[in-house]
Amino acid sequence: MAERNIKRSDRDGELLTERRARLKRPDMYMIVLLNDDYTPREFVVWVLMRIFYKGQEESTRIMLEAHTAGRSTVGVYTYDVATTKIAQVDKLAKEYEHPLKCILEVEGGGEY
Ligand code: TYC
Repeated sequence: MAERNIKRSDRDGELLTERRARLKRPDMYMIVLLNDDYTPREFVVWVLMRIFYKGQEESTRIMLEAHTAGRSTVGVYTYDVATTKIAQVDKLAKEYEHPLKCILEVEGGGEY
């Protein structure tokens, strides 16, 4: 009986560890810029420079990649930094009435 209990608690311990590993929030998130038909190119470049601290050349490259391929990775950030930046982009886009959108993706996963 004692042995069974020990075995069961060992097994429970394993399950808990596995579950915790599965539910742990990923450390890093990718911000992906999405293309649309309406946002002016200069506005996209301005947002990339202002919110993501990218240089003019890098911002233009990211904007053009999104424009031609539909999407472009802006960078990889912690959850808090990524969600803050996305909120800042949403706020600017709303203020200037452009449909510009960035999304969060877990590396190797889908949209978060
Ligand atoms: N496609 C937009 C245009 O032609 C420009 C644009 C580029 C919009 C990148 C969004 O993420 C974007 N005006």
